[in-house]
Amino acid sequence: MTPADGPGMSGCRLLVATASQPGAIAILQLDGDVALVLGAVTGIARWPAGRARLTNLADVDRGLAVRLTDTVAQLMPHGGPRVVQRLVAWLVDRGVELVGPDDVAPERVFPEAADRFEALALAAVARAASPIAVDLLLDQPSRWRTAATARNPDVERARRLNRLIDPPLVVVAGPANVGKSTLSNTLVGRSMSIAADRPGTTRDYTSGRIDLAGVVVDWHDTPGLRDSSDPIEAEAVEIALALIARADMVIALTDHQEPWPELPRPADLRVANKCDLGDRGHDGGDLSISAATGAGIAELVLAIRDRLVPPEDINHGGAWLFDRRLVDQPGE
Ligand SMILES: Nc1nc2c(ncn2[C@@H]2O[C@H](COP(=O)(O)OP(=O)(O)O)[C@@H](O)[C@H]2O)c(=O)[nH]1
Ligand SMILES: [Mg+2]
Repeated sequence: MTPADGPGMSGCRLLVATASQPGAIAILQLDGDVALVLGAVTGIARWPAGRARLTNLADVDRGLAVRLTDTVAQLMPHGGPRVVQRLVAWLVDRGVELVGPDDVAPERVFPEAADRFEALALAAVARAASPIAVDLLLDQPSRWRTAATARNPDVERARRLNRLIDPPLVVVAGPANVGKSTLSNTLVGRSMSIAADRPGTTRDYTSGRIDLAGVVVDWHDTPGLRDSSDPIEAEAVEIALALIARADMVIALTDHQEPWPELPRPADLRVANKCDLGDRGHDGGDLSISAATGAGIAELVLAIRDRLVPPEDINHGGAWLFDRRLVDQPGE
């Protein structure tokens, strides 16, 4: 497709959401008229919200393409800098606008702001994904002007609170057939991925940007992590492992029969599904749920939320380093 083929892709912005050092996967976030861009990049026409596919990306790479909402999508190619450069160039050539997180001076966007702290807070409110960020952000300018903590901001607390602005990546992993897709469908609220009795069904994942009791996350289902001779399934497992490596939170899921999965990193939460079929009293599990009946789902949502953004961070009265420009010299 060339720019002459259609209305162009200028209704879409592109942000390289992962840091520039190489990782197993990179995340390119698209914002705006994403359906058109997803269609052009993948050659696949139908992209309902919640759909994630392992697919060709502009003949540059194969990777995961995800439509998280009507207006937000992510492309996840392999993380080598050359692949990212080529994919970005392909998109920019077709009219997609490349933006950086701090391309525009906040004082220019919010001339009504009393000072730089207020301008940065308003800019953060404008892009914060989680509703509970708003009150906290609007309280920051006065904290930054006065609080003693502003001279020595707590970067670890900021790392967690910043998840209210940029949604954290939450990945559910476990053996085949334990109910990962059923749980993902329940939470994402749509029946997108195939939940079935046969192991190895999930090649298309369920993903979605979902609000977990006030904290918005990017949720990713994964296929069962088993060795497979099927090259597509093996590739899906490889992408799932890369997502696990990048994730802000990994949820290990098992059921009343299967063991806990062996993951490349310790799980942040261990959840036993199918409690309606009997509870084995899994050693070390944090929660028991039934994705099918809904038992324990409300508790699970709160457990995920409170681990990602602990209530003590939200209730902390100190200054929140929500944008590093708060401590950078203006104009540099
Ligand atoms: N009884 C019961 N069955 C469930 C539950 N969750 C999932 N299942 C069933 O388990 C099978 C595998 O589910 P699926 O979500 O495809 O598992 P996945 O391979 O881990 O994604 C399907 O037949 C589901 O209907 C549950 O909580 N209770
Ligand atoms: Mg599945």
